[in-house]
Amino acid sequence: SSKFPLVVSTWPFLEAVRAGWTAINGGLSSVDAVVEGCSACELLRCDGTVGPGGSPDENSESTIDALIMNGATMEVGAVAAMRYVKDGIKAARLVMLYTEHTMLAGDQASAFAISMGLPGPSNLSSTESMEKWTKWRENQCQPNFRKNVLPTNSCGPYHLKKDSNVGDQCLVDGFCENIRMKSSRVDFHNHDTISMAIFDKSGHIAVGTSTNGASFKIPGRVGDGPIAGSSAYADDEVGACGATGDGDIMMRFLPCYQVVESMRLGMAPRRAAKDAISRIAKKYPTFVGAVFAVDKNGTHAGACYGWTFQYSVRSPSMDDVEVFTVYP
Ligand code: SD4
Repeated sequence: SSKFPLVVSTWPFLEAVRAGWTAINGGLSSVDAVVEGCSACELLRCDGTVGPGGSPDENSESTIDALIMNGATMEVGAVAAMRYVKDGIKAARLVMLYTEHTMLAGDQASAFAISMGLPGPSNLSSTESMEKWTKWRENQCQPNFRKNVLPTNSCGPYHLKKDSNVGDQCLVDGFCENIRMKSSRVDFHNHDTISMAIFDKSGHIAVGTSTNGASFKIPGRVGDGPIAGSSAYADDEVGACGATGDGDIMMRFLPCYQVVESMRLGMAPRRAAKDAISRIAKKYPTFVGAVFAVDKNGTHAGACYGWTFQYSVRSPSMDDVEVFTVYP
């Protein structure tokens, strides 16, 4: 049909959508076109935050979460908290194509990616990520993601000194529990995640995600990025979904699985997207997040909560990428 091919992506990542569009029109499969699109964002560091060097963790290190899914076969490949390799989406594709596994994590994900020919080991920090981290250390001597832990008077590490007044609440190494301390959530306003869906001419779908995750996270943190059904999901028989936002919360709800399954039961994309977001908001009224939904006819919609969301679309009826804005 003339609705396809079709490229949809979170945020106004125009160059990434153009790269995906060029690839799908050049005869690449949906999977390979998604890799082209997401790789463009990793390379260009869309918004300054997608790809290596976007969101440093507590130790200033930057790691990558990435996912790819084939909506024709339901095959998935993912890498989580991958270090030293910049090509997140390509590594995810290697996992999908050449292994019987679905997800590899950490150093071993990097080792696998390098053994399969991707460049590395590389330093994933950037000037920007180091500056961001240094500022955070200087201005905010308080961990973002630790509940129940007091900040030290010097900026971390987040262990309390023996002589602090916490007494026997301190566990190993002065790591303390039972102390209520409102920790500030990371703000997700950096849009550091690309989630992309591509339909080829015959409607075969692939989706992919690449992200640095959340800034100042505890090292080892894995977000929604590599979780199929959370950051993205696709089924040729139904449609596709991509998500962005507070992954620590969103991955508890598998919003993209929810969107696709709701559409399978007959919901229109807009309603399915709104429903998936409102299920999360009901339990977490301060969360920030968004999804886009596309059905198998190419009808698309978005829904968001806590922020204004934009997603990008390129279809045969458009001259160039168009950006759609969705308000909470
Ligand atoms: C994460 N979902 O790792 C990502 C962050 C994000 O826009 O989407 N930021 O939690």
